[in-house]
Amino acid sequence: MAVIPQTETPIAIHTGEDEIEQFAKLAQPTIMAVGLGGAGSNIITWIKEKGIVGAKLVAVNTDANHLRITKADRRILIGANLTKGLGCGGYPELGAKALLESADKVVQEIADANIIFLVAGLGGGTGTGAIVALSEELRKRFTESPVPHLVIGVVTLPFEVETARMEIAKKGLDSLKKSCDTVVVIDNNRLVKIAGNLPFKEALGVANTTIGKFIKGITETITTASLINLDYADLRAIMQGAGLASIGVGEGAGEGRVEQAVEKAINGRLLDIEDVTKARGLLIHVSGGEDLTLFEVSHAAEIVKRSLPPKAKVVWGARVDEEMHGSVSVMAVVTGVESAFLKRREKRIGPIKLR
Ligand SMILES: Nc1nc2c(ncn2[C@@H]2O[C@H](COP(=O)(O)OP(=O)(O)OP(=O)(O)O)[C@@H](O)[C@H]2O)c(=O)[nH]1
Ligand SMILES: [Mg+2]
Repeated sequence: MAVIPQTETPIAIHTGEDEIEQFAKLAQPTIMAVGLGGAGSNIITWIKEKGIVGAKLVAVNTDANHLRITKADRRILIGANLTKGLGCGGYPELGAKALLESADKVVQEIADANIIFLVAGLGGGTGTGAIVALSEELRKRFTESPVPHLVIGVVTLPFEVETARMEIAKKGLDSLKKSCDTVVVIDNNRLVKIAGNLPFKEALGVANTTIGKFIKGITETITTASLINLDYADLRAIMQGAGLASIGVGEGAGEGRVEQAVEKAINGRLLDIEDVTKARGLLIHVSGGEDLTLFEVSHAAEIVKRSLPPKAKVVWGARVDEEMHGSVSVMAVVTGVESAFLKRREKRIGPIKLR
């Protein structure tokens, strides 16, 4: 912790120095992105390769071989006694135990952060088990903590062909909803359709890019000077205790580029929301080249707001990205929604009649 210089003002006498330190820190929140399991680690690698300003990247896995090829600021092997570095083979109970075996190591690395993104592909063993166990552990430890925290889960749902993994994912998501402030959900199946029926491996790449851009976009709009800054309070206003969230991304170029991008972002939502008119909050993030104007940004927000209930809170941020020339990219995050996936009833096979 930085040492606060001694001062003779009454503030120093009446207000605890720790308190000043804490509040000052929030103007520059510490951000951490933690990838769990194979998919989570791949997404962290994507962000690390692109570079990110203002967040520390941590990868957590039971699979030593995968961890070895993962790029992160800190890599943590969990559950070495339990799984011997060999992964969890699709069993989330093992993933949860592995996390608990190494909980101190992981929590110590991330507990100072004000904003924590927990990232995993639901449906496997390590990611599903460990993301739930870690978010529950953080919730327990943070209840006593004087430092404000926002824990945002970011997960993918399995492909329909991965039928055995669906139930695991559903259970995981149900638990995660209770222990995270918000869970941003990306349904791999919708992603494949929206991206034009891509083959499996390429679809995973698109998912990684989408999630990577989401984390990088929000982090950098908070931590660096932007056209319109986002701050901790904005994010907290729409994400604290907000349940599920859906994200949509779209790009546009040329005339009407903002309308194009917004329309794609809204229609291309990556979760099957039941009823968007019940949404609680909306975050709009706009990025564009140096020609991006404030008018375009507010216009983008206006268009999205039309499809939401009037009471929904809206926050937005905008950044100039020097690599974008003439095009505009819009990301819309709708919070406080219900997913049809979570409510869908499983088809059950009835008792088999022999006669
Ligand atoms: N977005 C994305 N999803 C992936 C990727 N790899 C796998 N998935 C999805 O994530 C789910 C979980 O897979 P993994 O992350 O490999 O599993 P794990 O958490 O490492 O679990 P175990 O290997 O069983 O210990 C899969 O069912 C896929 O739907 C990836 O690179 N990116
Ligand atoms: Mg794995």
